[in-house]
Amino acid sequence: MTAPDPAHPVSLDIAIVGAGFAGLYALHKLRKHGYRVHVFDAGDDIGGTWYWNRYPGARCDIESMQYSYSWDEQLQQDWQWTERFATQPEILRYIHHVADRFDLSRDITLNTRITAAIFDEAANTWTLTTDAGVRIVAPYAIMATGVLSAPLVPNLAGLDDFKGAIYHTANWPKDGVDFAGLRVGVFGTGSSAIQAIPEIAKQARHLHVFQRTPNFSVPARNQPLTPDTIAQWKSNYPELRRYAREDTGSGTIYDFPTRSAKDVDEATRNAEFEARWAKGGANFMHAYNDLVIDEESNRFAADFVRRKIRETVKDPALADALCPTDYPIFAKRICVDSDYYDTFNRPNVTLVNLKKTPFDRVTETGLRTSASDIALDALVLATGFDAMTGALTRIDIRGIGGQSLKDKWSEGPRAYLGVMSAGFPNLFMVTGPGSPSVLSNVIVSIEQHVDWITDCLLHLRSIGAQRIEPTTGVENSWVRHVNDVASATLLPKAASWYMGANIPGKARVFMPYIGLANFRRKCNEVAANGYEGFRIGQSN
Ligand code: NA7
Repeated sequence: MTAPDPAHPVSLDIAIVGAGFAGLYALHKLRKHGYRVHVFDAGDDIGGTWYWNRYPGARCDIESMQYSYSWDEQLQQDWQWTERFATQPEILRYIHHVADRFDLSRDITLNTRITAAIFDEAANTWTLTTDAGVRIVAPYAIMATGVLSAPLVPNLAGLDDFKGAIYHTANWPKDGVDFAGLRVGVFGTGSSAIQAIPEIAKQARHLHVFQRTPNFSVPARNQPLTPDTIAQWKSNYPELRRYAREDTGSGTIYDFPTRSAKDVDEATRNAEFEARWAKGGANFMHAYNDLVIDEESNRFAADFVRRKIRETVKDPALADALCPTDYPIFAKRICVDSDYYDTFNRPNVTLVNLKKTPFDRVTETGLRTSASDIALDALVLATGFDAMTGALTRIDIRGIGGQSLKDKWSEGPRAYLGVMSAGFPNLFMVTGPGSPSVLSNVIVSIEQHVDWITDCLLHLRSIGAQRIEPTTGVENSWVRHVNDVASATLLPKAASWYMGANIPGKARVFMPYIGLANFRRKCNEVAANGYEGFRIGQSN
């Protein structure tokens, strides 16, 4: 598209916000059906989450042979992953390969943030506004805005006073950062920090890690992919993809368990944990089938990991500080690391336990806790995201009667199947709240949502309808169901970003749906029953 003129709105059939895995697939799929589709993205490159999260050590924690598109057999045969867990640069190269191969870039406008989306009830159209004041008018909008894409910069006293450089893991400088000779602070110990800390520690003169809550992490045991492993996947890709999509709870194939951790004796249990620990990756959490539902079984796994931390970290007091104790393992997303705990044995790494010596303020020269002033040249915020809702609520989205989505969601997000919210007709979300999203291999979830949205749009076109939205009734029952399913597990027992608990003031509601295969069946059923639960109309 040539440079849009603010004086004239751009007219489309479907406007897509976000050029990550979701937006790119939606563009490819919908364009094939003859729609005039265009993607807008704030970044100066495509890739979404995988574009922004360029911090050292950034890597996917789902195996590369599974973390890729499944919708083109030749693509999955041709592309060569090199490592068991792909690095961020390799994933970005893959995304570029896909964009080139399917000629996507001609329908993408970069450096363009969508700031508002307003529904016109008479015309049944959405008007999107860009940060340059350009308006885009389309009957349908698809928010492919990601679930971990609105970085959280905490309101830390004194942050503006700091004279050194400040980085956020989710907005890392494109040319990288050289920490050689510097005193660096990493604030936060979530998954991003756990990946970045071992890499930064290798460069920095000294690294201080500021930890409020320790996390459970399992070793990745990353390694180059062997030709045999690649061949095994590629010789059977369609069936393996089908299995992941239709028969697993998360869209990822693991060595699935058949029994409870309580059905075996301690020696058997520890041997199983040990074998999975040696193999590496999130496979560990599938050792037994009740680890996320039964407190006693969960404790067996947590105790095993705590024992491993104590075996790895030489200073017992330090090991103790790194051991999570106040929430069940797996209730926060399990971290997958390369040498995280061992990094604390390095003489140039210090853990600052903010539970014992609370954060006071950032100063001009570093960070002050209740116990000391710590001099820093650079500060890395690994403080996470306004997950699942932030990317949507940061846009001024207004539906029927001018209602804002942010207001509607102030007590927690309300959406049906994570794909639409009542009162916001013709506005689709990909992997929105109430869908498996972060509790799944997100590419599998993205493909499912985009396929469903495409079928829905084709249906509307075939019957000449111009408007669709879920009823409040089905939406309310779905939100209740999402929370009922979660309540049968241990997941709500942690103050996690699944619950909105990492954002001060955010409503505590469990947001993702647990159970990808069930979710898929439900979505298919709704479609087969003529989009049951949705109001479809010619006009308002
Ligand atoms: P996370 O998992 O949300 O981690 C953020 C970290 O930052 C976590 O340790 C937080 O401690 C810490 N944090 C955030 N705000 C503060 C304040 N105000 N004070 C002290 N510490 C703070 O984000 P990630 O980017 O690591 O990972 C998110 C997902 O992205 C991950 O699961 C992967 O799927 C990819 P807290 O736990 O709140 O005490």
